[in-house]
Amino acid sequence: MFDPLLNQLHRSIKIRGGEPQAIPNGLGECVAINGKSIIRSWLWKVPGFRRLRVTRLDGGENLQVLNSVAYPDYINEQPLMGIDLLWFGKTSKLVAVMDFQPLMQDQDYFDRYLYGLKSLRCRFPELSNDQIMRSFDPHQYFSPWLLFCRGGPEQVNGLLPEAFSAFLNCYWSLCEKATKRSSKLHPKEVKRLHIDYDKYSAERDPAHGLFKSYFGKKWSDRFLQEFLFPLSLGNQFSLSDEGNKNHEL
Ligand code: BLA
Repeated sequence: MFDPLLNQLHRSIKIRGGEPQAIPNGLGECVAINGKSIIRSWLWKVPGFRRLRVTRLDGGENLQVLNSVAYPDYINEQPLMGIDLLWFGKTSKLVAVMDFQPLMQDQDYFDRYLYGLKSLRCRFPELSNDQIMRSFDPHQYFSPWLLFCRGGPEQVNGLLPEAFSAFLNCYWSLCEKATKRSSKLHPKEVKRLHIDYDKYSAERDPAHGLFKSYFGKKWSDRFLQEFLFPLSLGNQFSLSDEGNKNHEL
């Protein structure tokens, strides 16, 4: 269901010089305990980013997921790109979240980095519905203009592809301006915030329960800690993806 979007994301990563990276042993792909679903992930090294990961869960008609996070280099304080698209087939429910995930909740920071996203909110009012968050705190690592929709099949086929393209273009264009501006935060502080983001997300991510039921606890714990949020465990699994070889932090 989300394959055209996944292909679009991967095309745009390759255009920007993305190179595939190795994924920790056994985490790149896993077939569910019932044999009916498969989860597959990709890890990219893209110029300007220390880590960009993509995950697709294909649970047939029951569940489809596309999830991605892009972490800029520590010298760039700009927001992370966060995408979480879920389709629950039994109830025909779409949950679509796309955000420029801010490192801090500060008006000046918002003004510097979120104007593009803000304009997308006006362009796609259906993605502006102010949804209640059950697991996350909307004021921590989410922006006031995140694109968030709990919808149905109409949104999947109509609105979502258009909004997804616009969202990606908008985020990449923010990256293109990165060389022309300088970060106010020191790279060490950006690193601290990336660590905090991973820790916070690993604690709150509602995916964990879902993963456990599909792939078992052992695999799910590893996937969450070693692949989705490797900085949540300190640095022990993240030495290879720190990316900032020029910046000893
Ligand atoms: C919600 N994400 C969810 C839910 C699930 C997942 C099961 C709950 C669905 C619901 O509220 O009805 C699933 N998350 C996943 C899966 C992966 C994952 C399968 O990470 C696999 C890798 N989540 C993100 C990112 C963002 C994000 C990057 O991982 C930011 C754009 C947002 N997901 C997000 C939000 C919700 C959500 C805001 C609603 C949660 C809430 O209500 O608090």
